[in-house]
Amino acid sequence: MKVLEAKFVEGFMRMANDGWEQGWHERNGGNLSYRIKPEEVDSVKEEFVAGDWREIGTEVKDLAGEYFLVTGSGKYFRNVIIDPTDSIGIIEVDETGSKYRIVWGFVNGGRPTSELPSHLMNLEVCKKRDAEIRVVYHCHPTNVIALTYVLPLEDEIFTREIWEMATECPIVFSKGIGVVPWMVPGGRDIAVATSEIMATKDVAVWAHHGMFVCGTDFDIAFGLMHTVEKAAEVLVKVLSMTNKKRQTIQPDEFRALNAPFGVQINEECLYEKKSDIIGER
Ligand code: 2HA
Ligand code: ZN
Repeated sequence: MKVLEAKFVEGFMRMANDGWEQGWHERNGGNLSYRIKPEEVDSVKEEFVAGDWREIGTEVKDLAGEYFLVTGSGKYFRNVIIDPTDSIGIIEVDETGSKYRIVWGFVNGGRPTSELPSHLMNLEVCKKRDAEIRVVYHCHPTNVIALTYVLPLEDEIFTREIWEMATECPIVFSKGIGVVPWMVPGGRDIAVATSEIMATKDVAVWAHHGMFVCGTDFDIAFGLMHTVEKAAEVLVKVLSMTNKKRQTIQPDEFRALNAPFGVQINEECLYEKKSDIIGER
């Protein structure tokens, strides 16, 4: 089968375009990666042509020998569906987990996303806790970014304020959100900070920059991003009217969701509030 005919490639490109249409990918903002299943690799590998090995910039031993579909560095999400072989590519990680080579795509001399260390380290820690997690997605969603200027950059408070904006939130991301303070993007340090969050949670916010999510498939990962950003939009609207809530969802009401929805909502975020001012504990 041709790479561009494979279902996982179609799903990847659709997700990239959906993100573009949401307004989450100005210019070359954002990046997407998918850890390809062995049978999917087999179905398309006749088209692979291996390039030279290059340094990843970090080590991902538990991903040794695996293949990834990734967006390209400096490439625009809005171009993925019209020029996929330029915008996206498949890479193989070597047996040491420290090098990669391009085997398909990036036809005009492109290379994988500048956030490759973050993507691979996230995919590695996610694989350890759930081998089914295959998608890592980074974008620049407006409302979440806006909130990083006004909410404390503390995991529990950030999570709680977003959870209160939509009942589905604590069900969809019951472990909550981790927040990374402002850091230089593209390198190993921010990758380590993000992967420490992704070791237990599905959502990481990068202050004044954007958000990372993971998921078992494209629908789950995109839907998670959409859910967090939608709730963030509600919070921005509330904050634009007032800094206080007249009423909201209470800790015991969150707890009442656990049994019917089969989740275990992170208790650390269900602290008793002493203040009705948004962002205060
Ligand atoms: O430009 O979003 O974080 C791609 C990015 C870097
Ligand atoms: Zn970014």
